Amino acid sequence: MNESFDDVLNRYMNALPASRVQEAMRYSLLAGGKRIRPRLLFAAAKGYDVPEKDAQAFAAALEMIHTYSLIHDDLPAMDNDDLRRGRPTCHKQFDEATAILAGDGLLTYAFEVAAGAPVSAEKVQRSISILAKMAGPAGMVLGQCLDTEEPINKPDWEALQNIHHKKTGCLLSAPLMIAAVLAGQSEEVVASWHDLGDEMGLAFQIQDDIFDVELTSEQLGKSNSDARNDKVTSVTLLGIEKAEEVMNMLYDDSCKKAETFKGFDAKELITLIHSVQKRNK
Ligand code: GRG
Repeated sequence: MNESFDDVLNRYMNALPASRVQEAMRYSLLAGGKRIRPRLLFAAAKGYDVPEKDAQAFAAALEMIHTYSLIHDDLPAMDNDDLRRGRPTCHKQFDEATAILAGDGLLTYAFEVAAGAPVSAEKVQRSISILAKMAGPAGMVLGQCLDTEEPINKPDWEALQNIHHKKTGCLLSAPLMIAAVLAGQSEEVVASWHDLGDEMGLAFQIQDDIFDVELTSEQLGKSNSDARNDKVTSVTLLGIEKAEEVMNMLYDDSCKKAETFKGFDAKELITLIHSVQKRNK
């Protein structure tokens, strides 16, 4: 029987000692979610004819890092959210200390898992370096830091794009960059995949901003403009129509860029990008 991606994640969780933190890690990791980052890695790997088994550990590591970021983002010190993926957030289900540890556990375990990937030492080293750089203080952590300063330093469109590139784009770039590494591509090609991921990340975040406006309006039973709060978003800066236009332009351009890579069959990746573009949350 073929192992599903959730089975893979579960297997990694089962390899850990039973504990409250392990329980909380499993709770958040296996709570559903769209698995976009692993799917991007598998689609890009396929485009390069890289076997799925070479990509699997990195796909699991990416989902662990993504889940850690959501757990910490939901904490009272950050977004203070009660619900995530339709269930109580980790700190609501467990407690704050356990949620902090579950995030720490997922982040560190991700690197242990990635280090065990069945590929050459050079590919492991390059991929781990990408994971650390994209998730760390020059990538997602920096984006989150800039975002938490947002109420004080109101960003313009330029500054907001930088926040989105870091906070959302970096972790969407990482799977594409790792696929290129697994295919033995040069650093120059890897950098071009970063650019594509950045573009897609910005589109993804604009889409999230649009969903937020629609959701808030529904919740309040008001028009979109009445429902906006003080937070600066792509929608408050551009207006909803322009935001939609920019989002679609960025998704379309990502697909066009995907077709320019030598030795890469973009079909699967473009299908995935289109399905993300057409998602309804
Ligand atoms: C705490 C270091 C640190 C970073 C947090 C991910 C993040 C950075 C914040 C989440 C806030 C947010 C809504 C960001 C917008 C884009 C985004 C990453 C959405 C969530 O990703 P999805 O839609 O989630 O892939 P699922 O649940 O499908 O996995």
